[in-house]
Amino acid sequence: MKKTILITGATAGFGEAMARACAAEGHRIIITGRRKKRLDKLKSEIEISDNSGVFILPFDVRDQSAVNTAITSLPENWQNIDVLINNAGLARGKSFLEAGESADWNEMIDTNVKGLLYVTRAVIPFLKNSKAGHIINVGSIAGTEVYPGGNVYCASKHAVNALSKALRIELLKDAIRVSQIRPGLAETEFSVVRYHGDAEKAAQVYKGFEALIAEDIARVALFILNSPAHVCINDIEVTPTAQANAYLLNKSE
Ligand code: NDP
Ligand code: 8X3
Repeated sequence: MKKTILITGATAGFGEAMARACAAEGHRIIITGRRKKRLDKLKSEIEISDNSGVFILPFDVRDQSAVNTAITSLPENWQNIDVLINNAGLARGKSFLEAGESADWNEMIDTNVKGLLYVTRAVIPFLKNSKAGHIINVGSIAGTEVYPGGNVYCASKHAVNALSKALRIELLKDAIRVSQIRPGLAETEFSVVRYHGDAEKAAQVYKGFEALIAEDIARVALFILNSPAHVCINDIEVTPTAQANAYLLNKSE
């Protein structure tokens, strides 16, 4: 069944790979993120290679009124959203709490927790109208584990884990499936953002082992999406083979 899928954070990393993978399967996609130029480019690339509909909806997930305005402004033929993929998110810094920056804490909590709440609340009415309503939240292994310097990022992803479980309870009567993907280390723009643009420091994170790539997570999202209607994949944790948990890596150097 072809679906209409809204993906947050589609300008890079997992979200972009998910958008390409969903479009390749013929789904209609609504792609969001703050960087509109990237959304324009992605739309034109997808439309050249696939015959799938793409709608661009730029907004900042931290701005509740922008979220509501964007979602309610969807043209009628794009309001039939079946699937929401809450993927937008970020880490900022990796300091011990006593040395942390409150601006970094606020940005992580505002994006990863409050942003997910704003988007989910705005989209639920559309999902309720669908016969195949489904929310897929991108959490993290940091949503069930904690590592040194991960404090607030881990707390924000623990919140995503709790909200995924809460939504599964609350949307049970509406037959809306709620799934969570919890990736380990994946080489995207994540670490460049975490280290405030320090590309060298970011590259060090992935040295000496084979990290996940965005397409690995897109494949997991498709597996969840393509499960039969009576099956809800609640939670999938996926790490590189070289990663046992949030702090144990088999690095070659
Ligand atoms: P990227 O940095 O490559 O992509 C992050 C995406 O989130 C971008 O599209 C960005 O869009 C969007 N985003 C960030 N802040 C906002 C905002 N305020 N409003 C709207 N969109 C926003 O990282 P990943 O693809 O790796 O991360 C995607 C998700 O996966 C995040 O939730 C992250 O926490 C999680 N994750 C990542 C892991 C990893 O190792 N890479 C592992 C586990 C989980 P734009 O800047 O254009 O707004
Ligand atoms: C991103 C993975 O290990 O940096 O969620 O927290 S990790």
